[in-house]
Amino acid sequence: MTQTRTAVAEDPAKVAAFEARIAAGESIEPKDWMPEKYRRQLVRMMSQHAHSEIVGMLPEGNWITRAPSLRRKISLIAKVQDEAGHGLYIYCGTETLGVDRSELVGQLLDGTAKYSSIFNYPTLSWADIGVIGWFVDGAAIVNQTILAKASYGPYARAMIRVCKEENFHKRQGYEIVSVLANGTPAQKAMVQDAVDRWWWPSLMMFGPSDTDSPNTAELIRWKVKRKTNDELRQRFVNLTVPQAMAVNLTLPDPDMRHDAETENWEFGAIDWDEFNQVIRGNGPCNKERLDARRKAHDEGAWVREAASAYAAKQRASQAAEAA
Ligand code: FAQ
Repeated sequence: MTQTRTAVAEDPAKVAAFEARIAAGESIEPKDWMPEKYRRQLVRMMSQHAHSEIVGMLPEGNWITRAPSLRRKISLIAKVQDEAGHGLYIYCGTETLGVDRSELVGQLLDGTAKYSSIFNYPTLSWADIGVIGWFVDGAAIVNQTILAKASYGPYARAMIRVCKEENFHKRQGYEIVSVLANGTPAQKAMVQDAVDRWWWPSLMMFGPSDTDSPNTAELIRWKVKRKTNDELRQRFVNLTVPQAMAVNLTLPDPDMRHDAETENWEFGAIDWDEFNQVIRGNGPCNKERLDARRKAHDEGAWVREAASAYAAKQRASQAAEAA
């Protein structure tokens, strides 16, 4: 089924009933009537999210063979597998909106779909694995805990499960960070360097500032988003600053200061030019990431063919039994 449907005038009574359900805090389920724009917004957001989970395996997968101990290797393999599960789970959720997964994957592979900017940065040292768990999974939890209250039932339910696993990921990351931060001077320097490189890209994960976010107003009105990009970014900063202090690491922002009145940690200016370059495909690793996904997709063709052949065989034998 194709994602682009012909725009038809929608029955105002149906639209009004839908808006009333949203206002009453009801959950919208796959078989319920929904405006086409609501459906398209969800397909956009959920497919980008699923792609992010899948591409997000690559930076960390890069360190599985070089994890410093068996224990670290086991937990990293488990984390990367969890991200694959999240991706597949969210693709399934997206399919409840009448799109085909192969169409969405095709958009990722041909470079027309977006995925999170954060995964276009390289993992240069083992400390990056700790900092990704701490910052990137930490940011994902802040964002997704709120999405667990999204008005679309399958997405909200997926987020509840995903967040439980992300919590473990964040803890394994912060534990790696705290061990390195309390280690030798070289280990401390390595983890500080990782913090310096990942801090600003992590803040960009929350998307453009509210004034430059074309989708936020509509998504808030439909209760898909419950908080704006800037609100969630600020929450992440407020949670993370004390965690950095606890392990004596410095966040690379000379303008950061605590505002006693709002109780917020005010932060400096984000480099939106860098963000825009990355989401347009010009980040440090965009090409490498898509090349890796295309290679994996091509090498997995035989599995998809075998599964389709088996499904066809099953259908044929069921039809023969029924005849
Ligand atoms: N990267 O109008 P808005 C994870 C795009 S999962 C790339 O503000 P919206 C787990 C945006 O799509 C991380 N593109 O958009 C993990 C839109 O483009 P479009 C992913 C971005 O939807 C951890 C345009 O800019 N999480 O990390 C980004 O209202 C560790 C205008 O933006 C999700 O996807 C960006 N950072 O708000 C895995 C959560 N930000 O489509 C492995 C679900 C914005 O109009 C290891 N998504 N854009 O062409 C969301 O919450 C929202 O979609 C936002 C963006 C907040 C990402």
